[in-house]
Amino acid sequence: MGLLDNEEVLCEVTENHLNTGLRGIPVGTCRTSFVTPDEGVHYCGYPIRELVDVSPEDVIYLLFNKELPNAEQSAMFRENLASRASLPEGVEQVLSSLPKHGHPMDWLSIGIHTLGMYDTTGDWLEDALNLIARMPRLMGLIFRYREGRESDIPADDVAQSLVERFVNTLDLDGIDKAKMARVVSAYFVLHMDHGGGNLSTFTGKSIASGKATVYSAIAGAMNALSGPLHGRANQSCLEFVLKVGTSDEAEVERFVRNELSEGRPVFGFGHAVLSVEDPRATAQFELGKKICPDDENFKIITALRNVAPRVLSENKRIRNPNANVDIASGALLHHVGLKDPTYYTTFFGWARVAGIGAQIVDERVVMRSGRGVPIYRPKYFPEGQELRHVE
Ligand code: AMX
Repeated sequence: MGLLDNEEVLCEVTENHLNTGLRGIPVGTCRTSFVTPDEGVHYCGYPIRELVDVSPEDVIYLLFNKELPNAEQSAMFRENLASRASLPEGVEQVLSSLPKHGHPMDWLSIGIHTLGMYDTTGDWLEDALNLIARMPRLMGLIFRYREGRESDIPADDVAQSLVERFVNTLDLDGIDKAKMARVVSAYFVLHMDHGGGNLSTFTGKSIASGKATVYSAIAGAMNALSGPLHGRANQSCLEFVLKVGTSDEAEVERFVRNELSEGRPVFGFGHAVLSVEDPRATAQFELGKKICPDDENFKIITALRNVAPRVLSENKRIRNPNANVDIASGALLHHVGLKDPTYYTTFFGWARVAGIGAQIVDERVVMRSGRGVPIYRPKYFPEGQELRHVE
């Protein structure tokens, strides 16, 4: 595999690389996805813009099998997932005992651990697929129990698609279920994977390298994702949009300039790798134009998209002033009835279970001719000691 253009590839580790969070230090290969500065994330070679309208089930198949399924393979894979989908008894009892003020990401992590305690097979692929199949129901139950809506939960219909099962379990009053499914499906596909080195994926693979279970590894990955510098940025993004409160471009510009002068980030803009607008943001703007052009939050993010890149470009330190994936997802989720931003990172986590699960399977049973990547053990040096003097 060729190394990606425009990425700094380090050949020799020096003292300057220490205590930098392993930034840019090559540590492995990833079979599921990579990110390029001009096209963003690719899943198994497909730029994400080509997968936006593919079903979540087919994209999960792609991540595990490295090719998109034909119609027959797709139908068989859906049946396979359905056969694994029922939750073990006892999960709901655990959810009913959790503190309702706890953050939904903590609920998600405990929910995944609970699934693992009831039913771990020890086979990496089996456990990853079982977890993927059970996530929609778990996600819906997390909302229901945390919000005290545990009576009259609709029966689980495993014949439905992954997203429909979530929407049905959630069963919110007065919403357009088909529209919610459309937005959640797009969100799901766009967030499934993002290379091998992001914090949650790295954490999950690292835990799995010690041969902890898939459930422990992915619960740990969710804990990593819950931080405000990582997955929780999407919660902050909608909170930011709600704070902007106007789609008048002159006022939006004043707001953006004020945030910058107060030293606060302009959420939804900038990226560590991309140099253009994230295609995942572009795709969500296109979806928003179709389903909710007059939604007030959609108008605010459209105004931000018109204003913020120009203002941010004035600061030459900002490498990419364009919209990132988080700018639009909150506004779309809010529009279809998912109004509480504290849940948003759980959608991110739900999607990542597929990518992280596939990467764990690759590292455990495929890489190094099936022997798997050894237990992670990066090197640390005694403080003050020069690198070259230490074995
Ligand atoms: N608002 C204000 N300042 C910004 C900024 C923004 N949107 N984007 C970059 N900057 C600042 C950085 O904080 C950094 O400041 P410093 O020199 O004082 O440390 C400087 O510009 C250079 O940053 P960079 O090299 O262009 O980007 P980065 O890799 O350091 O950071 C990111 C990337 C996403 C964390 C940053 O753009 C940011 O904080 N954006 C706003 C928050 C946000 O939208 N987060 C969601 C990220 C979603 C994602 O990446 N998937």
